[in-house]
Amino acid sequence: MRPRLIALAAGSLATLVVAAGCGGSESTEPVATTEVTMVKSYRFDPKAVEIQAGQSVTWTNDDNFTHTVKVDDQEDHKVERGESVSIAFDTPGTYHYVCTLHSQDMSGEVVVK
Ligand SMILES: [Cu+2]
Repeated sequence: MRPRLIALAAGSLATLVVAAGCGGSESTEPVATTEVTMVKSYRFDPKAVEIQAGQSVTWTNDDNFTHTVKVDDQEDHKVERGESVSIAFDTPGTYHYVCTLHSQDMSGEVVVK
């Protein structure tokens, strides 16, 4: 098992990402949680989450396949079966994330208050 990957978004980078914007029209209301699970069959659950600035979101892979988490223009994080990745969000805004391996099916939003 590889060690868990912890990515801390630098303040300046997060600001840049917010400036880039994201005009997605998600129909799902964000859920107030810091935990997202990659459940079976290529899905993020919940897709959209809402957190407070300074908190981290942890994505855990409970699916039978490798997935990734890539937030906007930040680096891609590979998440093997049973592993997880935590990413800190220091700047308020709406961030879009995808699994770059299955971007058609797997995407979501992190709303930072
Ligand atoms: Cu995936």
